[in-house]
Formats: sequence, C-alpha cells, structure tokens
Amino acid sequence: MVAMTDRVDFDVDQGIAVITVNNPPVNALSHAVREGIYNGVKKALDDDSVIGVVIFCEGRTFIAGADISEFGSAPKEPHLPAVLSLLDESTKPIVAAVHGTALGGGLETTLCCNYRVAVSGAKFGLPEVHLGLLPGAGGTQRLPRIVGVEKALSMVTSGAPIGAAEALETGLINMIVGEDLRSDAVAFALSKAALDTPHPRVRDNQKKLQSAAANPEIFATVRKMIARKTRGFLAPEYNIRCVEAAVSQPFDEGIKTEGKLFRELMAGPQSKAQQYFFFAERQASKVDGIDKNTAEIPINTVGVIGGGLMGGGIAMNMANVGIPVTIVETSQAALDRGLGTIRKNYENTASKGRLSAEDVETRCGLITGALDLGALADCDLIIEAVFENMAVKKDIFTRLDGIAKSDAILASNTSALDLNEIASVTGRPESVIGLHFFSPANVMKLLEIVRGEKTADPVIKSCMAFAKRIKKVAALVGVCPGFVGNRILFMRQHQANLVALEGASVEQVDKVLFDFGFPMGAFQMADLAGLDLGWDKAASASATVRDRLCEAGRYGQKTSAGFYDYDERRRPDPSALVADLIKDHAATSGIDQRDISDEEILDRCVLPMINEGAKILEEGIAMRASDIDVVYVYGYGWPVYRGGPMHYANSVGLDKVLAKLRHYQALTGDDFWEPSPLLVSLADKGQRF
Ligand code: 3H9
Repeated sequence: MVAMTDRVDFDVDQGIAVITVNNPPVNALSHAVREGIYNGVKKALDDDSVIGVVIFCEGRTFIAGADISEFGSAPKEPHLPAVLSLLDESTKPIVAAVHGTALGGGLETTLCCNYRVAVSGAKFGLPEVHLGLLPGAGGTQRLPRIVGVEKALSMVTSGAPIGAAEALETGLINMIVGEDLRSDAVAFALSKAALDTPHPRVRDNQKKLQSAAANPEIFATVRKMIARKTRGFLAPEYNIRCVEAAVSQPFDEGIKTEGKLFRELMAGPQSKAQQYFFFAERQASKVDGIDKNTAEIPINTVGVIGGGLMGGGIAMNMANVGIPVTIVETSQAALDRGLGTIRKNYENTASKGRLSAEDVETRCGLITGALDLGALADCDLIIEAVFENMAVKKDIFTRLDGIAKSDAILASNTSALDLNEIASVTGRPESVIGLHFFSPANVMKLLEIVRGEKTADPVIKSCMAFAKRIKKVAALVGVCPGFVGNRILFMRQHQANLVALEGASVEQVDKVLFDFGFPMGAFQMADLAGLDLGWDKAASASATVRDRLCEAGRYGQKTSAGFYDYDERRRPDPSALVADLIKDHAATSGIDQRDISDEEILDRCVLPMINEGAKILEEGIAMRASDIDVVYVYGYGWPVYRGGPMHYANSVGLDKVLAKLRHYQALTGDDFWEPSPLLVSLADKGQRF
C-alpha cells in the first residue's frame, strides 16, 4: 500500500490498481482526495504491470460530492474537471466500486469511469440543486447520456437519489455485486481488462439523447411540472438548460455551457445562501455545553395527549418510523374522530401511490387510543398536545406527574406558553421539555425543542436524537413568549396589520411577501392558522381588525371567510367587506391612510423579524443565528435561497439594516423600531451575525 496523499492510498491486487479514498466522514472530494486520485490514476497508467483500476472508498460511503466547505476559498489544483479528464482518457479500464452514496462530484467521478459496480444498498444522485448549484464536473452532460434525458432531468431538478436496482435498470451501473465490494470490483475489472474491445466512455454515448432530440417539448413539460415547487429558485432552471445543451450541443460545447452556468450560480447569492444553510441545518443538531458522555434515555413507546389535528399529526410521526404510540382523548367520539382522520390521511397518501395498503395497516396498527391518562403509565415520552390554555395544561401535567414512570420525558407541544410555569406543577421539572411541532405535524420538518430552566441534559440530548429518528430538523430554543419562531412572527404580523391600516391592501401585503419567496403572505397565513386562535369571544370589544373579523364569524379558511373569502377549494378571493372594515377601523383609530410602496411593506415586515432575531440571540434564547434561520426556513417557509432572516441580514449588510430600523423609528416615533444592542454593536464593528 502506497500513500498518494494522506487521504488516498494505492495498491495493486492481481494487476488491478486499487485507489482507496479515506476522507471521513463522507469522502468528500477535498484537495487531498482530488490530488490522491489524480496521482493514483497517473501511477496506474504509467505502470505496465497494471491492467485496470478500481476506485474504492473506505468508511460509510463512496464519495458524497465536492467538499462544500472548500467552496468559499480559492480552488486549489488539481481541479475536479482535470482529475475527471484523466479518468475519462484512460486506456486501461477503470471501475468505480460504490457503496453508501455516490453524490454530486462523487457520481460525476463514477461517470468518468468505464464501469460502475455497486452493492445493493448504494444510492446515486446529483443533489447540487439543493445547494443552489448544478453538477459542474460534467454531470449534466454525462448523466443524460447514460440514464436518458427524462430521468436525468428528474434527478438534477429534484436532487433526489436513485437506488442500486433503478441504477441497474437505467444503465447507470453495470452490476450489483455482493458485500465484498472491493474483491468483487477487482474481479469485475479483471474480466474487463481481459477483453480486447475498447472500454465504453459515457461521453461517447449519443443513443440515449436521441428521443429528446426528436421531442424537445420534454423540456417545456418539465419546466411546467416543477414551476410551482421551484418558484424563485435559479438552480433548477440552470440545470434544465445544461441538459438541453447536452442534447443540442456537441459534448465539449455542452461541457463549456455547463461550466459557464455553474460559475454563474456559484458566484450568485442563492447558492451562497443554500450552502450556508446546508451547514446551518447540521449545526442546529449540536448542543453546546452538553457532555458528550451524557446518557440518552431510550424512547421506544410514546403517548400523545389530544387527538385533534395536532395530536394526530404528531402521532403519525411516530407510527411512520415504527414507534408504537397511544393517543389519549377525553371522549370516545373525539378519539374515533382523531383515529379516523389519521387513517384517512394514510389512505390519501396510499391513493397517490406513496404508501402501500399494507403500510397503511401497519402504521394504523401502531396507533392505539385510550380515554384515560393512566394508559400512558409505561410510555418513555409523553407529549401533551391539547389547546393553548395554561390552566388546562397545568391540570394535565399535575395528573401526569402521578401517572408517568419516573424516568419518562414529559413534553408539551405549546407554541407560546411559559414552559417553566407548566413544569412547575410537577415534582420533576427536570423531565419537562417543550416539543413544538408545526402544523400539519406529519408534514412540517421543523421541531422547536424548548429547554426549560430546569430541563436536564439527558432529556435534551434524547429529544434531539429522537427528532432525527422521526425525521425532523430540530432547533433548541429557550423559554420566552412564542419561543423563536412565533415570537419573530408576531413582529411581522404586527407590522402587516399596521401597514394594512395605513392604506396597503391585504392583497398588496401578501403579494409582496409571496414575491419575496414566502409560500403565502401574512394574511393568508393568519386565515390558514385560524383568526380565532387565542381570541376570546366573551372579552372581544372590536379593539382590532382581528376582533371585528372574528365577531363577524370570519375565523379564516375554516369558515370560508377571514381576511379573504374562500371558495370550496379554499382559493382566496379579495373581500370588499374586509377592505371597508379595515378602512373604517383606521378611521375610528385616527389613522390616516396613504399609498404605501412595496419596498416599505417589505422593510416593515422583514426588518422587525431581523431585529427580534437579534434580541433573541442577545437573550440566549437561541444558541446561534443559524438556528434562527433553520427555524424560519423549515417552520415558516422563509425561502432557503435567502438563507433565513439572519443570513439575509448579513447579506444585505447589518449597517444597512440598522440604518433602515433607525429610519422607521424616526418616521414613526415608535419604540417598536428600537434596534437591538447586539445589532448596533455588530453593525458598528462591521461584523455579521
Ligand atoms: C458538488 O459535488 C459539486 C460538483 O458537481 C462540481 C464541482 C466542480 N462537503 O449529512 P450528515 C459533512 S456539490 C463537506 O450529517 P448523513 C456534514 O457537514 C456537493 N462536508 O450525514 C457533516 O459534518 P458534521 C454535492 C460534508 O449520514 C458530516 O459530513 N453533494 C459534505 O445524514 C455528516 O453529514 C452533496 O450535496 C460535503 N459534500 O448524510 C451531498 N457532505 O458532522 C451532501 C456531508 O461536522 N451531503 N458533509 O456536521 C449529504 O447529502 C449527506 O451528508 C450524506 C450523508 C447523504 C452524504
């Protein structure tokens, strides 16, 4: 065994050079890997006794792509395209031996080998689109030449990987081998080296391009198909253009087109935001200050209190990953309704072909119902998901304290109430934690994990790990009204309401936010959540527009009327009645109405979110600015190509953010706009969050 670099080894087995990459955790194509492969292939080509080459990886995976952490710095030679050209031009057969995931530059590496073999669990994908990029080392030109244009378009625009069986079927790999990957790959290479026919190169294969060349509408069809999902993103369109170039241009021209578009994306703000977010998401799962030897509490059975929309959605998360869950309701009718809704949800998914009938039964079978909290006595984790009322929650936790086993984790799904107050009614506040799921809980990826002032480290650590198990992205936050997500949202909603009173229409405000990249505007979101959430009918005295809408029975989508009117398919229609109501409310509140520009609306909705984020950081409610961004992208639909509110502020410049906050403070004379001291100090020092 000879070291090519400290990340790549070289040895010869029966005349086959085995180039072994060992760059944990995911064998990314860092500089030492590129250099090692380059030197290894050169050595193999120069050695007459070598008749073939295998590229193999140690550890848990084949090469998972370029090293994203190197993207910000000046690239060091050899660049990936140069390494891959050397592979492509080899006269000796090269075999990629794949296990784990061959992603991005990793898959592109295999596409420059003559052959690809893989274990049955291997996966193959070009996920660059998730980083706001396109495969920049020939992937967009070679993939359609091997799997066909339609499949390649689907892979580059979705970023989703395919499994080994599909890879074999589409022609992407030559063979599925046994678990002794290295030996099987060497044997495969020997068999190919014995042939005296030339070894195939993906770049030479024009056959799979022919049907798209004859049917160029395929590109328009794909654009239309993904338009809604990819609104605002540049990378999906750039990926399509590259595949178009694969069909319409000779290979070398196509490679130039790919390179040009890749550099454009790499230099742009969207890709920077998405690369930042890749690491932000992974960082969020790490909790500073918890000893890494802290033991986790095993969670094998879960109880959920409340079988409504929220409780049912939460329970589905457990059943989806095979964890038995008991739902407790107060009446048989409510329980039947809750369990019925869960079954209906699963059956809907099955009717779309995304779940088998057998899976529906397995998952429903994992969910049992009960009418007595006593049924939760043996649960490892109990999640309370009843409506937002402190007295009710306290009553439940008092009773739970007498029922749950001593090492059970007691969680509340509260979205805004004081977790410490809830914990205080138990004799074990160290076991109490907030698990704030977002609605619909079986769909939304975010889980705000709320650390109470007494929550114990093992409880936090176990819940962070549990979140990953149920496929959520967790962010750890502290206790304050609304925690991170809703506290910031209150600021946006406050300003959205104000600009509407000052003369912007509900539709104008929502369009500005939609165009910024949110899936919906502030008023549509309020209608979706329900305007009556937290509204007290008995105490309502027409003090706000919301009060007046609720008093008129306009609770939002659920009553087909809120800020908008809704048809039977829940499509919003502007309401003249609401416009008049807002105008009237402004007049009675002494607010003069005027034309308000889109720019002012955006500033007034988004700047307070940043300012509140800064206060949250200052108070230690969030551990890091990037955690706030994770909450916003996964919980509130902040467009990931803008990175989240804190990254967005950094990209705009904190000095500019501060200047605008001061401008609105001076304009309105409202303390609401007082900049956070942290923001002021960072801006003054020219620093970033
Ligand atoms: C590309 O290839 C461009 C080319 O087309 C053109 C070039 C010219 N780089 O996700 P995990 C780290 S673009 C650097 O928790 P899992 C990650 O940060 C690239 N670091 O594990 C984490 O670090 P830490 C295209 C990377 O088992 C650790 O590895 N490829 C990279 O849940 C474990 O990660 C991609 O976009 C990387 N490429 O999932 C693939 N990848 O422990 C991106 C991971 O310090 N990666 N890290 O927090 C993934 O999708 C997942 O990491 C993977 C493993 C599925 C591989």
